[in-house]
Amino acid sequence: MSDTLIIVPTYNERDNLPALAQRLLKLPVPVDLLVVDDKSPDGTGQLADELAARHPVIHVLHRAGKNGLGRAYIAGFQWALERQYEFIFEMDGDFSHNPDDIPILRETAQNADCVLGSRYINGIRIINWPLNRLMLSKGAALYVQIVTGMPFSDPTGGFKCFRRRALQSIDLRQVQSNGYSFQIEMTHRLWRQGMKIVEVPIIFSERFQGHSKMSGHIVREALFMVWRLLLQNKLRRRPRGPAQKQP
Ligand SMILES: Nc1nc2c(ncn2[C@@H]2O[C@H](COP(=O)(O)OP(=O)(O)OP(=O)(O)O)[C@@H](O)[C@H]2O)c(=O)[nH]1
Ligand SMILES: [Mg+2]
Repeated sequence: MSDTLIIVPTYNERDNLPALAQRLLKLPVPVDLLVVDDKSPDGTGQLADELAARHPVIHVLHRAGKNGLGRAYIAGFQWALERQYEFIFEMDGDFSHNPDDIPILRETAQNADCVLGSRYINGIRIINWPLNRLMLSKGAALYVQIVTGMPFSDPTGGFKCFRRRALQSIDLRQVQSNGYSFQIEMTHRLWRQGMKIVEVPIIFSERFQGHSKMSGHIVREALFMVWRLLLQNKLRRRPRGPAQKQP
């Protein structure tokens, strides 16, 4: 067993999963893969089982039905914490995130509680997005910074590495959001208790196969969630104090 787990939530990613698994198996740092599938109608879950039968480092969590990205990740985090993983990643299953960035995120996480892959630090690195999608994402980032005070350039990004102690410091059952706001909420819960969060530049590519699950509902959820986070932090736009848990 590796000390590094890559959690990939999947819903209809049959065209992407085998190639993604191959790339993960070939990384210079050995990693385990956990696929969290929400009963994909296209058979991604079964495909994942076949991969797991061939490769002992691949694991699969099957969930009863489509219940959103946030729920899938929470289940994945709980699975990871029941085992001895130290570096626990979130990564999309559509190749928007480049597996080759995993070593640098992991390396950076040696001295952090959480590392965020950022599309926007020192410039904009997104391949194949229409301008309106980019403006929505950049606008959301600014909105999150202004409302919550969280200083990160890409708070809605989904390529992250958590240290075990970071996930242990959160009551995962209380995490409510599911879409982009899930990313914002997880980071805010760490940041407000003074955990060390570092951003690392990544290049993000729009998926070239399969379908986006992005929706208006996801955007509205995020609009409201940031205000709730501000209230949870007692209207403070800064962390509470130094980290309680040391490495
Ligand atoms: N298990 C599970 N996975 C999901 C769910 N919704 C999305 N995913 C997966 O989460 C990852 C990111 O989802 P995407 O559809 O790419 O959503 P997005 O990245 O917000 O939007 P696009 O990049 O525009 O497609 C992909 O691997 C999806 O298959 C869900 O309800 N359950
Ligand atoms: Mg995507």
